[in-house]
Amino acid sequence: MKKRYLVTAALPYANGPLHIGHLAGAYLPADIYVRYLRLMGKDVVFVCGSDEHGAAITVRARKEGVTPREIVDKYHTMIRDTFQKIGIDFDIYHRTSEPLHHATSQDFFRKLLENGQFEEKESDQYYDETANQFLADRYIIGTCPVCSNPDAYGDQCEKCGSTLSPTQLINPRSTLSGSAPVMKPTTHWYLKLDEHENWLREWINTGRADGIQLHDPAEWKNHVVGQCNSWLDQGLQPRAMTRDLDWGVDVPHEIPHSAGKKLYVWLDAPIGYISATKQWALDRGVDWEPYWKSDDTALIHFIGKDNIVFHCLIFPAILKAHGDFILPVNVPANQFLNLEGNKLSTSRNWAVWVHEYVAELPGREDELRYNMIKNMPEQRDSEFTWKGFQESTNAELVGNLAGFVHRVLVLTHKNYTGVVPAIDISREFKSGWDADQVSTFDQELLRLHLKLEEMGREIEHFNFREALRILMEISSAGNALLQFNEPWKIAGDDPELVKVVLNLGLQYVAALSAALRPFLPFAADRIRGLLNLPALTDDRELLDTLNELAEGNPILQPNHALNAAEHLFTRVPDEVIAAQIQKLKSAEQANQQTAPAEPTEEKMTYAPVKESIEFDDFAQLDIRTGTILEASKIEKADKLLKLTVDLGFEQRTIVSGIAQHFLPEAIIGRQVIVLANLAPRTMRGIESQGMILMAEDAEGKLSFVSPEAGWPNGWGVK
Ligand code: B3M
Ligand code: ZN
Repeated sequence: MKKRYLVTAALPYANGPLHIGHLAGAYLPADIYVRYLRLMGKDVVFVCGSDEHGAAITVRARKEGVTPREIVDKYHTMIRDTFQKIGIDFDIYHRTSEPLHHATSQDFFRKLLENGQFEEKESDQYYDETANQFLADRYIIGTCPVCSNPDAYGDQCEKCGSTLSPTQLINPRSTLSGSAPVMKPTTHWYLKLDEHENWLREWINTGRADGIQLHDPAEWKNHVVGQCNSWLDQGLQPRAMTRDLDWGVDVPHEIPHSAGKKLYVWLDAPIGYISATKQWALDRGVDWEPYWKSDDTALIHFIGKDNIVFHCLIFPAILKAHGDFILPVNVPANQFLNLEGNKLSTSRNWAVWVHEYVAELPGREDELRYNMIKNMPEQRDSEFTWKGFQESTNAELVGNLAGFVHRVLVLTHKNYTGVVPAIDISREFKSGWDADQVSTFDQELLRLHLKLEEMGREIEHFNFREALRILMEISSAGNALLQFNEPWKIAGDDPELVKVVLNLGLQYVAALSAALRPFLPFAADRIRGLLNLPALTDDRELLDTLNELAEGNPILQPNHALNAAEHLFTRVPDEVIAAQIQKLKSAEQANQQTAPAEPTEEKMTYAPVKESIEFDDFAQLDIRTGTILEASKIEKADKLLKLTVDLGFEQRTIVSGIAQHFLPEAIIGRQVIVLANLAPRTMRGIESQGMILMAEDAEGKLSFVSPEAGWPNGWGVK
C-alpha cells in the first residue's frame, strides 16, 4: 500500500472547448478515482491544467485572427469553468503559460543536457524569409506529389490521405506569408530515446526497473501495454525535443544556439504535472517533492489512448533521464467515445460540448456523468446516443435510484413523522436481495458492507462501469426490499415490520449518499440534504460508512429527523432529446459546406515509419497468394496454429502466431498473403516454411490481408 497518491489527468490543449469524449476518456475516470481515494481517507493530490503551447494553439490563433495569448486565455478560462460546473474536482487547475512552469521545464532541460541525454544535430528545414521564421509542417502547403491537390499540407494531403514530408511538396509555399520557403540549416536537441529502449521494454512488460519491482504489469490495461510494445518493436529513435517557434517555453538562453528555439510541446506539457504540483504545494505551504520523488507515492496518469506513447514511453524516459523522479504505477488510458455512430470531431462540430450541455440542461450534470460512466470506453471504443441518454436517465436514475430514495422518505414521513424509527433488531423480514430469503437488520447491513467493498475494488482496478453497476444494484435491492415486504399495506397490523424495513431502507440511502459521491456528486449532496446529514467533503466519509457497517452499526441513529422528501431526478422529455438531435444534424449540414478537418501535429497513435530501404531490398521478398487448407492447434503452444497452405505449385506447412485471434475451424478456406522465401524455422518441433502476412492495429488485434475473392494461388504480390 502506497502512502500517498498523485493523480494526473491529461492537460487539455487550450485551443477549444471540452466535449464529452474528453470527459469519458480521461477526466471522469480520474475524478471518480480521486474522489473515492479521498472518501477512503487517502492522501491524494489531483492535478491538471491547460496545455497552452504547440501548434495546436498557434494554428487556432491564426484561424481566429488573434494572438496565441488571446487563444489560451479564452479557452483556459472556459475549460476551467466547465470542469468546475460538471463536478470535476481538481486540487489545482494550472496552466503551462505560467512562469513557474517555464522555469520548471527549463530546469528539466538543463538537467537532461547536463546528464548527456541530448544529441545536438543540424538538419535543413524550410524557412520563410518574409516572416523570418522556420516553418512547422502545418505551415507549409504545396501540390501533393500523389494526387496533385494544390493545397496539401507539409505533413499530409487531406484529399488523398497520403502522409507527406514538407520536402515532397511540389511548389511549396508558406501559409504565413505566401512566399516560397527556402532551406536553411537549423540545430535541435534530440533525446536519445534509443538508449532507453531496453529498460522501457522491461519496465512495461515486467514492471521492473533497475531490478526493482515497481508495479504489477497485470494491473495495466492490455491495450496500453500493446500499444507500447508495438512502438518498442519498431525500435525507438532519437526524438527532437526542441522546435523553431515563437510560442512556447524558451530553450534556456545561456545554452549556445538557443536563440529562437522553444521546447517541444510534448517535453513541456507532462512537466506541467510537476509545475502544477509545485504550485499546489506553494499555495498550501507544504512540500511538493515527496509527491514526485518518494517511492511510497503512487503516480497515476489518466489519459486518452492517443496520448499513451507520450505517457508510457517518452515521459518515463524523461523522468528517468533526469534521475530524481518516480515512474507511474499505472496509466489507465481509455479508448474513444463515439457519438451517434460517428467519431467525435472538433473541426466538424460533431460533438456534445460540455459547456453547452450545462447551459442547455442545467441541473442535469449528474445525468451526463451517469451516461458517460455507463458507456465509458474502458476496454474498447464505445458510443453515446441521445436516445440512450434519455432511456437510461428515465429508467435508471429516475425510476430506480430516485424512486427508491423518494419512496423510503415518503413512507417514513407518512408513518413516523419523518423520524428514523427505533427498531427491534431481531425482527425478521424478506431480504431485498432474494424474496425467498428471510433476514435480519444486522445481516443486511453486513451484506451492504460487502457490496460496497466490491464496488471499491472495482474502482481500485479502474473498472468504473462495473462499480457503477454494483451501486445501482444496491438501489435495486432497496426497491425490492420495499416491494417484497410491502410496508404500505401492513402499517396497521404489523408496525414492527414496517419500522425495520424503513429503517433499513434509510440506512441504504445513507450508505448510497457516500458511495454515489465519486460518480454523481450533485445527487449525493442532494441525498445528504434530504437525510439532514452534514454535507460531504470527500474526506473519509465512505471509510467511516464502511467501518460502521462492518460492525453491524447503522449510519442513521433512531430518532434522527429527516428533511422533506423530494425527487432526486426528473424525466428527460422527448422535446429535449429531439432538440439535441436536431442540433447535431444542423452541425452536420453546416459541415458539408465548410473545409475539411484540421488535425494538429501533436496527436498520434501510430508507430513511426521504419528506416528507408532500397527497392532492391524489397525485391528480395518473394510474396505469394495462397489458401489455408488445414488448421490445427499445437499442443502446449497457446499462441500458435499449424497451417497447411496451398501455394498453387506446392503445399506448405506454416506455423503462425494467430491462435489467440482465430479459431482453426474458422480460417480454413481463407485466402492469404504468404512470405514464401523466409528461411524455414522449427517451432515446437514443426518446420515452418513461410509466414502469413497479417495487419495489426494499435492494440495488437490481427486481420487477414487477402487478395480479391477467387484470385488464383501462387502468384506474386509486389
Ligand atoms: N494536450 C494532448 C491532448 O489533449 C495533450 C495532452 C497533454 S498531457 C501532458 O490530447
Ligand atoms: Zn494528395
